[in-house]
Amino acid sequence: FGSIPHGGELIDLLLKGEQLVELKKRSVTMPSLLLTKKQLCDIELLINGGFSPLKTFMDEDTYTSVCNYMTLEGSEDGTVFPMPIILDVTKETLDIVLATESKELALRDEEGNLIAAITVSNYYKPNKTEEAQKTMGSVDPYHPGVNTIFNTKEYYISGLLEGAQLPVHYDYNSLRRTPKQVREIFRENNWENVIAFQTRNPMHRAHRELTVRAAELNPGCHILIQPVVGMTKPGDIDYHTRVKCYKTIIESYPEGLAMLSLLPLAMRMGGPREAVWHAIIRKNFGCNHFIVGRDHAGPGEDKNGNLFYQPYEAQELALKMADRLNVKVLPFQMMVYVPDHDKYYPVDEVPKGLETANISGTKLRHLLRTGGEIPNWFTYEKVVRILRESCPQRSKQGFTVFFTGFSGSGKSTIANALNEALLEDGSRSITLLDGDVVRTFLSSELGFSKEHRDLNIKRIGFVASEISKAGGIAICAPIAPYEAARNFSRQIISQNGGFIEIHISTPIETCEKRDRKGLYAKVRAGQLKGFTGIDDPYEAPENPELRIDTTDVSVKDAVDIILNHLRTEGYIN
Ligand code: PPS
Repeated sequence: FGSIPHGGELIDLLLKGEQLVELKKRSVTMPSLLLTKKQLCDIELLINGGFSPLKTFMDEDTYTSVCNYMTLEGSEDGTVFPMPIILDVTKETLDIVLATESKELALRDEEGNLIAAITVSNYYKPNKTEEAQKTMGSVDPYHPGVNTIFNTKEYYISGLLEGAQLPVHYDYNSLRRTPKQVREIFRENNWENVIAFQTRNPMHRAHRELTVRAAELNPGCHILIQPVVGMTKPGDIDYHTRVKCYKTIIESYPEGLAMLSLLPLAMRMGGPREAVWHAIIRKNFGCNHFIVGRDHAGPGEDKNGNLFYQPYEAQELALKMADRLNVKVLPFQMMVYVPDHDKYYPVDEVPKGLETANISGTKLRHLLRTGGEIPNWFTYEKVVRILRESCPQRSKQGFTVFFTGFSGSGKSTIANALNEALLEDGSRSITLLDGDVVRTFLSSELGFSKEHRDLNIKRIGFVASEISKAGGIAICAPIAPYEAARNFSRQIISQNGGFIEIHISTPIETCEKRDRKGLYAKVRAGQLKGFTGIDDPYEAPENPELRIDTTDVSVKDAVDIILNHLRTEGYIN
């Protein structure tokens, strides 16, 4: 039933019985490596055969061959494998293992569970620029896959890999299945020919229509919906929300046509090579057809707005390799809705003269954020409800107002006044993280070196992101003189709610003239050193959401400007 595994045999690296007991005993004295999230994803698919015929992380020859030829044997006509599967370690770890007699390394998850052991027989220092160029077609660190390559540790290791247990998951265990388990289900249900559909996004009607159409065009085929729940593109909708959507949408398929199973894959967003890799993985899961849509596993655009890959580049490579994979690649154009027919069509098959409609991911996010109506032709009501819950409109979301500016610029005064105005008008809970308050309760041991200031801002950012996540409002008023630390806060807070940076740009001369706390006088008297704006740097934000100079703006006016902004952006009513 289904496809023959890639390379002929479905790999299973889990030791059993005596061998397992013996490995566990030996592991006690082995040095340990704490696996990263990516490494855990890779090892899970190595152990359960998802990456068959691989039996371990790639040695130098295999790695070089994969980078150069997309094959395992060092020649152009070998077994196709387009993506390096490597285990990266630091020089320190490598030295520790090499100093042992057995050269064994215990591979553990963060709870300390033994996942596998590797006997190091090969190690090498990769040329990461070459790897990125050859596998991702780019050396731009803005590309998530390239960025991952550049951030791997300096040595790659290989050798006999012995599995002790699959990585532990506490969620959706009934939907997480190994290739062997999926194949068994196919056999039980008499599914001889199966089309796999890969996704890292929520599914809507277009995806449902596309997959059903694929089955119609290939009579006798069933469908495996296999979304990625390992690592996807940063900024994607979290997999908990997505799995809820998939569970809903699977119910809309004709009875017995489709099944849902989750894949713990760490995507590289490598476009063409990734499409071929995805097809191989699905082949190992027993599928003999694989859908490749528009911009498959594409990371989108670079900083200058240029696409990393052309929209149909992944399809072209997958189609070219299809015969050698023994998988039928089903290329699909983008599906669009034709209102006159109340039907979806591939964009190149729309009957002449008819209007089409589509809602892009960006537009959908905007509609969710603003509470705008999402039409029935686009998705299912239940899916909309799930998405709205996970991405509430801004007036129901938490947010952070992050002031930055010199001491005495007016940050604290405006922050206090804003706090009261918001309390008077709204019902969300508010936490005021003023510079002095934070330094009393959160950062009491810190001084004013760059290092300590950055740590202070990171702590504030972390607390504010947790407050925003819980739906509250955080008002922060530190000096926050360094751009990088402010950006860190922006980044972690934006994942959980709104972030509004306000530069209180009152000039240092005015701040010094006011000198409410008498600190500037102290500086001038030589009693205080490293004071921001006098003898310590302040990097003014380049693009804050608001910039207010309190020289000529009253506290009341400043608060009105901020409230107006919050209203216009939809954070408050
Ligand atoms: S930072 O850089 O963001 O961590 O600074 P912050 O925690 O906001 O500073 C809090 C208050 O510390 C007082 N203070 C100093 N400020 C700047 N430089 C030096 N060396 C310094 N020493 C003490 C100052 O009053 C800050 O409060 P604000 O509310 O800004 O006046």
